[in-house]
Amino acid sequence: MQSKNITDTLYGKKIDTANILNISDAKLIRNKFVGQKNSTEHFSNSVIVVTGVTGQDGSYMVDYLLKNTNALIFGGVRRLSVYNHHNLSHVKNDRFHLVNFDLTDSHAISSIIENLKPDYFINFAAQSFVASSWDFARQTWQTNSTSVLDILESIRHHQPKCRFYNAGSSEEFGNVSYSPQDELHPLRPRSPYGASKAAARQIVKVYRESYNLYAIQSWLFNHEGPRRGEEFVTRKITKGVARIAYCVQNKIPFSPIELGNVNAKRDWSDSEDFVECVWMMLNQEKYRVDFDSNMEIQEYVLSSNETHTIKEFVELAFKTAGIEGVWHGEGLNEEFSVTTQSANELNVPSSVLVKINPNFYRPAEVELLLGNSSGFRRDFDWKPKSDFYSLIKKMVVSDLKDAGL
Ligand code: F7E
Repeated sequence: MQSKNITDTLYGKKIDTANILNISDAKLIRNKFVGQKNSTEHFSNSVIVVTGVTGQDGSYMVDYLLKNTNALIFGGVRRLSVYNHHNLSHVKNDRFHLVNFDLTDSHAISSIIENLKPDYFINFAAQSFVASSWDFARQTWQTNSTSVLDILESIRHHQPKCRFYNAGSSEEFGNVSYSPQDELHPLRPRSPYGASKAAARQIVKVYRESYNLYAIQSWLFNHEGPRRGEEFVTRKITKGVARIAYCVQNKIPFSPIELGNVNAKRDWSDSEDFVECVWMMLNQEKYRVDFDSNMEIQEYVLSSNETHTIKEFVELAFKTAGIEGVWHGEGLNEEFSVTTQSANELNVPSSVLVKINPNFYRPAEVELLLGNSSGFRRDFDWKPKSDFYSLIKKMVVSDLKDAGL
């Protein structure tokens, strides 16, 4: 049953990201769009469901698809009483609509796939914060593993031509046995989060092989950007740098950023680079340079192929904001403080920029991650636009701007 007046714009709805469609309105919009299709190519004029659109990756995926395809995109969102659509507030496009469904509800998944008959289902929804996965292990499993099974089951029954992408993680490698980690590295997860993504990988493979579905899960190493959630270490640092830079400029004493294991090493990329790769992986016949029709679709590692400590990220982030610091002390007493020269030049009101807080240590840590994405780079003749330095600059500049600097 139609719940709103849906006749007053091109696809029947005024665009407002706070306006979340129910399934019957979404179906009407979908049917109208498909009726106007002017191409039979799989990747053109498609209907695409993207989950996790209020987060970093999902919102960049929507931006990418609106810019590079003619697709009609449905962003799946859970209805919340608090507004969490900031990452989408710039999107004003008749080809993008929010639709109400919760991935932990298998009936809702089934209804979405049965009614919208998507050509692609791109799943970025997850309980993606590793540290919380020990506190919410079951919810992490339900969202990251069981939901993936439900999506696959629903695709197989209702829309077997739908191409499915699930975001995997370098956390699946966990306690690494060699570096850099490539597609052949064993899965040795160290957290409930890593285990949930490893389980999802297995079920995606089983469904791909059993039912001949185009279903893949890549291994995404850490990927960041200005839309990154503030609990992740990169954004926590760049937000903290902007706060401290504001205090320095206004001669206000500040408290340091508090971090956990600053010696952990991560392989950081730009989320905007990765969403392009996801689309390429979903259309291998179009983008693989060596593609021939007998080839099996493949799953790839996406990474920068460089590893850096949290400490290096801290140093560069402060430097980008014009504040030079130095590490001293050890263990829980380790600190990052303004250098004497920088303190004199800036007349800084406090000196400690970063200190250690053991509350941010994890029950089990993945100490080192370093990816090898040469397979993807070779097969798709692709290279990233961003590197470690430009990524940090982009994030710090964005947070400085938000702080009015
Ligand atoms: O931690 C250390 C922490 O929370 C990075 C997710 O996208 O990438 C992400 O997972 C490192 C860890 O990301 C703090 O112990 C130190 O070693 O930014 P993170 P993550 O756990 O690597 C993978 C690939 C995913 O798939 C995940 O979904 O930084 N660290 N001090 C800290 N981490 C946080 N969050 N906060 C700290 O204060």
